[in-house]
Amino acid sequence: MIISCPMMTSLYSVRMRASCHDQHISGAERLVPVHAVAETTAALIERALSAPLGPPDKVHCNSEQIDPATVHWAKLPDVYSYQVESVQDGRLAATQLLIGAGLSADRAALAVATLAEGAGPDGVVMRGAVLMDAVTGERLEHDLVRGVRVSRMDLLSTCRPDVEALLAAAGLGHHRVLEALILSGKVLQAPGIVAELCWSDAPDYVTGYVAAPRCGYQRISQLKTAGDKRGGRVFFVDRTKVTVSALVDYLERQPVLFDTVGTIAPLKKWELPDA
Ligand code: PML
Repeated sequence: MIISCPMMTSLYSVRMRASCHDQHISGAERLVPVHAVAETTAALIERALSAPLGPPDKVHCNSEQIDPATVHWAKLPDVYSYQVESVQDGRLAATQLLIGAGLSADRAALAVATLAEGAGPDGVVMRGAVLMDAVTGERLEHDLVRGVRVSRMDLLSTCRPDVEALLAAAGLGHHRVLEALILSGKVLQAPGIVAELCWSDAPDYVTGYVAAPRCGYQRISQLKTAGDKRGGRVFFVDRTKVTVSALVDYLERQPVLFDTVGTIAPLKKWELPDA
C-alpha cells in the first residue's frame, strides 16, 4: 500500500559508502526529514572514518530528496533467534529454514555454498546481493561484482528510540541487527521474493539469518568462523511473479519506511524440525 504521510513534508535519502584501495569497507543509509540531514550526514561520515576495516581513502556521502507521497509504509518482520553449536550446524539450520520458506534442498544448499565460497568473481565478496532464481538457481544480477544494492529504506525516526530499546532489551542492541532487519524488511516487501539468506562479511560478526515473507527474520548465531571475510546476501526470486528489472528497481529505488515493529521472540536452541 502506498500512502502519503501528512506530517512529512520533506524527506531525504542520505547514503554513505566508504572504501580503501577500491575495496568497500563501510556503508550505511538513512531516510530522514530535512532538519536531520546535516546531523545524519555527519554521523555517517564519522562512522566511515572509524570503520573497523578502515581508515577509508574515499568516503562518498550524498543526500537526495524523496517525494513523501511515494513512500511505502510497512511493518518490520518478526524476529526469531536460534542458538547453534557450530558453523556446520548453523549452515544446516539455514538450509532447513530456506527449505521451510519453499526452496528445494539443492537451491538452499547452493545459496549457502555461494556465500561460503565468496559470491563474486574469483571468490571476492560482492558489494551488493546475489539475485537467484528460486527454481533454477540461475544467477540473475547483471553485475557480479556490484550485485543488487538495497537502498532507500529506514525506520521512521520517531519510532527509532522505541525499537532500539526493544532490541536492546532482547540482547539485540548491536547496530548490525537493526540495520539488517530494516534492509531485510524491505526485501520481504518486494514483489516475487521467496527468501533471503545473509551473513556478514565483517570478519568479527558471525551471526546471520534466513528471512522469508511467511516466516519473518530468523537469526542463526553462527554461520561462519570468526576471521572469515566472506559473507553477503542471496535473494531468491520467483520469476513467475516479477521481472528482474521490476524487482531490482523496487529494491534499489522504492522508498520504504517502517513504522511498526513485529514480535521479538526470545533466543531458542536450534532443533531440527521433525521429519
Ligand atoms: C543480526 O545479528 O541479526 C544481523 C545479521 C546480519 C548482519 C549483516 C551485516 O553485517 O550487514
